[in-house]
This record gives sequence, C-alpha cells and structure tokens, in this order.
Amino acid sequence: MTQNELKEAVGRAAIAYVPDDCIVGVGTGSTANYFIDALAEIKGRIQGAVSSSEASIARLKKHNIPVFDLNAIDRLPVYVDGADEINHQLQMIKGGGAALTREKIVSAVAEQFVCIADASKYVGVLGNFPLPVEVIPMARSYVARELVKLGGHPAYREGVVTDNGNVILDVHGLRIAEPAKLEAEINQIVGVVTNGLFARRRADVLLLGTEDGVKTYK
Ligand code: ABF
Repeated sequence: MTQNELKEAVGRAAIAYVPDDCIVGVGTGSTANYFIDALAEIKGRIQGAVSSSEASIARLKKHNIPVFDLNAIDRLPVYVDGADEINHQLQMIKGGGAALTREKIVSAVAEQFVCIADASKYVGVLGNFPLPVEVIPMARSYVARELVKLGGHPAYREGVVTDNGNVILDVHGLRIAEPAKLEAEINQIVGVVTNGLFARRRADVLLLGTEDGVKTYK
C-alpha cells in the first residue's frame, strides 16, 4: 500500500470514534484531510466540527460540514489529528503543518485524542523530525539562542506565518528522552507561544496504518 492509502485507511478508521450528534475536533494535514473527507460521508449524524486551522476550516466548508467556534461549545468528545512523529507512549511531535497552537488548544479541550498516522510516523524516540516551535516574531532570535542552550539547532521556517500571525522555528538535533520535561522547559522561554511536543497531553488512541492493516494502540 502507498503512504496515501495508509493515511486514507486510518482517516476512515477514525470515524468509529465519532459519536452520534457530536461536535468533533478536527486536525490539520494530509492524514487529517482523509478524516475530513470520511467525515463528510457521515455528516448527517453529527452536529459539526471545531477546526485546528484555517486550512481545515476551508476543507470542512467545502463539504458543507458546519464549523463551530471553540468558544461556543463546552464539550468536545473527540479530537482526531495526525502527527509528525509518535512514540510508543503515544507522545507526539506535531507542527510540521504550522498548525500546532490551535491543534494543542483543541486537543486540550477534547475528552479523547485519536491520533491517525501511517507507520512511518511511529518511532522509539522523538526528535528525528525537527521540533516545531511557534514564536512571537519579535522574540525569534532570543528564543533561538535559548533553544541552542537546550541542545537544539533551531532553523527559521522562512516564508511561513501561522494562522495566529506568528513564526516557526524548527529545532534540529534533539534526541528527546524525556518529552514532557522538554515540553515544559521550552514553554518557559519568553516569546514561545507553543512547542510541538504533545507529551503532557498525549494521544489516547493511535490508529496506525500498516501493510497489515490498521493497528490500534492505547
Ligand atoms: C498535523 O498533522 C500536524 O501537527 C502534523 O504536522 C501533521 C502531519 O501531517 P501529515 O498528516 O500530512 O503527515 O496535525
């Protein structure tokens, strides 16, 4: 199976976690797009969705799936989203699509986080994928210097402005043995909006697309 076929398989499999009559949290990226397309086939049994990005809002609206403001709801049973890396503890690196801040917000509200990913994302130790960090523009150089002190090699993601008007540093060279600890350390750097470690709030379920079918990890 191609990588896209694996992504489509997990996107479809995630529909099983969408309760009737719910508002569902929707992630960002190519795997999440397959979930959105699958959601469109069952949109009659849900109220709508809360999105983690302008890009996913556009895709939801193309399917005529109602989009809700997160501030307008007080309960979100499930959030479905991809990842750039996910380890065996279901901790993740996210943000390759520059949507990490809204993804982290929506996942914080959701009662259950279902991660959908193809097998290439499943790793023993996080960090081979450069860790995205969303930064207030004026603080970019200062934050980069602070990330070097933590052992990283930050690179400015040229030409990218997030949905929130911020910039991204991609931190190379990290072998992240203690994801939750590093997540907290980076959060303390003044000027950091969000970092792409999803360890303090990890996924609850992983649907992994493999050559042997979709595997479920909890
Ligand atoms: C999103 O999923 C991002 O956090 C992450 O970068 C992306 C993975 O992209 P894809 O599914 O296209 O591999 O949630």
